[in-house]
Amino acid sequence: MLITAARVVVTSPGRNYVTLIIDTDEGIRGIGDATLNGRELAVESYLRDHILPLLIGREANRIEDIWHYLYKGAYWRRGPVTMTAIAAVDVALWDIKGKAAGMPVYELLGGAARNGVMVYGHASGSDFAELGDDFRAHLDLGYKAVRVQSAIPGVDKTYGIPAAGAYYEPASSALPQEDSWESTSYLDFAPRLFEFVREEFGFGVHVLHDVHHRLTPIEAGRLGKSLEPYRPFWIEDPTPAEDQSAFRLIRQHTTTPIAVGEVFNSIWDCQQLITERLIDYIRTSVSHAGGITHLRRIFALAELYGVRSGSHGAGDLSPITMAAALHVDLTIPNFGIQEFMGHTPQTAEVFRHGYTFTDGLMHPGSAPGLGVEFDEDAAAAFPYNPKYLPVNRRLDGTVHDW
Ligand code: GCO
Ligand code: MG
Repeated sequence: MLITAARVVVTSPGRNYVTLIIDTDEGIRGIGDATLNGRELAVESYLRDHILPLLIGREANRIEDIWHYLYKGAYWRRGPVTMTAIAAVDVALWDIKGKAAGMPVYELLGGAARNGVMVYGHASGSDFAELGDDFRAHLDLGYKAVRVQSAIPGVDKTYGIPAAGAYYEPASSALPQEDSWESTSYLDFAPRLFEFVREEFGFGVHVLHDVHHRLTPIEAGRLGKSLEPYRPFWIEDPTPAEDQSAFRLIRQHTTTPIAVGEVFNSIWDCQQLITERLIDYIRTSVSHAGGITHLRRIFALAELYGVRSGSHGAGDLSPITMAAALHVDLTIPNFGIQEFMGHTPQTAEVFRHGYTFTDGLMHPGSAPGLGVEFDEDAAAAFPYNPKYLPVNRRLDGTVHDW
């Protein structure tokens, strides 16, 4: 089966998504997600100008060979743009292979190793009352795990708090919005947030929290220690994780589990974190870490060291990535949890998907391939809409990690 055509479509049904479409001489079509929030057109160009000419005439079945051809053949390695582009090709080829075999992708990956995939939802609020209502709404929907974020008194525009009733969408303006931050206020506030949640909802539900790369290692150690009585499922991205050895210091101070990796693109970015057992969950995603082929390699390494998966699943990853993640999650032995933020109704119109949510567990469905159809006519009604992620400043004006 030969690749005969490939193209990239950028659409914005509520937020921007980049989609790769690969066609074959057997009439089987595959799709992949190439979205990189705030840098969408860089990946579009990487695919259109540098990768697609290399795919035409190649055998669609040779996924592993094509992966290495694109990775090693570029000479310039890794990085979010390159690895997101390679991921889109990889996922589209798995979709094609599944459709050709008449099987859902998870069957090709070894078959289901569990009945469903535990996902966590997002509860947030501008105060505890609002957060409590949102948390309760998640429990009513059946979630077994919920991430909590709340506005911090004295700090304007905190990460993770949507406008009332809206989906959380940080990439909200044509130029970067400026958020603010102060670690001292946050460190005093975070234990009160967890105390509220545990007093209100008890210990029968998993509670997660995202620090979004904002602390120093010793501050992160203090945070972890202060949250221990409330037994968080994890704290996520406590420090900017490109400094992998910093996690040794965090580990010396706390037994609170740590999750890292949504901004990583390759196994090399998390090698030390995994092999030194400095984290508990690895959050690399299908779309930003080289596709199904490379992500499985990361999870296999993690399994050796007792680290579980906890893939990124924010709304800026399209339903194609969500489906691909569920296929992988269903099959790996060291699955931990999967993030699920959900998508706008317009996004569901453009990406018609068969995955389901029942009692806190998701399933990718049994359609051949990934189980997602991309409706190009619907996509055409939502043209690209340039947006940036916010920039963060401390209260004195210093640029800080967002
Ligand atoms: C998460 C993430 C997201 C990111 C977003 C950036 O844990 O879901 O931190 O909210 O900020 O994906 O584009
Ligand atoms: Mg995060």
